[in-house]
Amino acid sequence: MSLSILQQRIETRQATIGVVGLGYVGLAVACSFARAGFMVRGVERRAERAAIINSGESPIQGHEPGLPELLHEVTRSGRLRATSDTEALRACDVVLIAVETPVEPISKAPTYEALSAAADAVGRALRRGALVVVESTVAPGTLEHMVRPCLEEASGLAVDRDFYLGHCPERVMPGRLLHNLTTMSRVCGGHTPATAEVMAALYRTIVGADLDTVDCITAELVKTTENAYRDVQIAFANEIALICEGLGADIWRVRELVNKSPSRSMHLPGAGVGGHCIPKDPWLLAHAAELTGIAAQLLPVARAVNDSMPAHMVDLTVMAMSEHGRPIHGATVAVLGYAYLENSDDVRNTPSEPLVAGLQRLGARVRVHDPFVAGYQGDIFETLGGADAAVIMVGHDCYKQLDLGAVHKALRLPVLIDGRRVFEPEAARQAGIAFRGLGRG
Ligand code: SAJ
Repeated sequence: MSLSILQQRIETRQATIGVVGLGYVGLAVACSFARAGFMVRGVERRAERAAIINSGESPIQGHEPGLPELLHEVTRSGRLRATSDTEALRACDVVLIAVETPVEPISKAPTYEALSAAADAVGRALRRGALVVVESTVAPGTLEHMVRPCLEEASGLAVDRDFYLGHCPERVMPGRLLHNLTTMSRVCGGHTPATAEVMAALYRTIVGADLDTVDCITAELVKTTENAYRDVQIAFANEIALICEGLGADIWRVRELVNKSPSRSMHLPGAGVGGHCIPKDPWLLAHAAELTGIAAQLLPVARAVNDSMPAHMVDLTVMAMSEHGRPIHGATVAVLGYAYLENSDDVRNTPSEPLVAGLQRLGARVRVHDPFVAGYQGDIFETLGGADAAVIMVGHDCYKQLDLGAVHKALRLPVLIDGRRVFEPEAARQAGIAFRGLGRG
């Protein structure tokens, strides 16, 4: 099938779309294309997850506005069907791959087990004339040097002659999956310019924002760069926060006034950087740079600064308690917030994990509260009751509403360390609380 016929099948919604990987990215995009009128076949290796989806239930725990209702509608109408049988892909004109692309914990090299397994499965069931689009975030160069050969070997077909290949990196965010998917611009990286144009025609059926057509390497670079940019910006804010602490200044006042200067936009300093994107994508970019003989210098340093913030929160806690004659060993510390992001239940790469481990290594008994995370929910004041310090790691709304007088009353030792600017120092001091705010000397 030629690209022009494929584009026609897309524009008339005759094309069948396969989505490999029904995680938060794949499920949202599968539902969106089904809503746009396509028949969609979701291929999910976890059969029980496929079964939940086919029952019309969303397997995603967090609050995702509109997704449960949409999923129910498109499964009921039969437009979306999930299966763990990759043979279903043989009927597809378009196949999207949305699987995880983590990095090794120590070497930080990308681990492509899921991606290569998906590419192999797609290749084995690849239909002549089909378009394969990788939505997963990958190290620049991965489409050309890993995905393409994998598909060609498994299918016996040749890219551009027998099938088409592209990269359209996702820009979703937990809690705003459908919103981001339909309102944020996307980059359509085609193996050829003609492929990029057909990709734009495909995504135009669900995206109400710019669709920029480029080549694959540019698309891979845009996605990893936009997240590396954010990581470096956050690291800068964190480094200035540490300097402010040392010099007895308030980072928030400094940041406010710096950002009054034209074209300055300092990010927010905080207790650490978690999530599935920001801590990982700079390493994908650095890995690609390394393969070309360029050693990225800023990216690893920014990662180190951000990864050091939980340990800094431990130091602030130890210092604040020792000023009140309470050694950390044997003390009880209440940690408020375990998700990586405010008002979210997502704990991937959460800074709270190293913070808790650091406090426990020093002999503290740690209690954790988080209103969104199973296992840590419950009454905040039960967590605070009798503790020798409280450490705020996440700016959940419910923490911002806490009455500081009640916090003082609940704590055995009124020590509060604030890693997310939930409280102002003066308010804490008026409540008789010994307060340490990150970046607030
Ligand atoms: N954080 C800071 N300071 C900041 C911003 C974030 O410490 O100024 C911390 C957060 O507390 C969190 C981590 O960084 O622990 C990540 O926060 P995030 O707001 O970047 O949220 P993510 O990880 O969900 O990032 C996603 C990304 N979106 C995609 O990859 C499609 C990112 O590119 C977006 O910029 C971000 O959402 C967003 O802006 O919503």
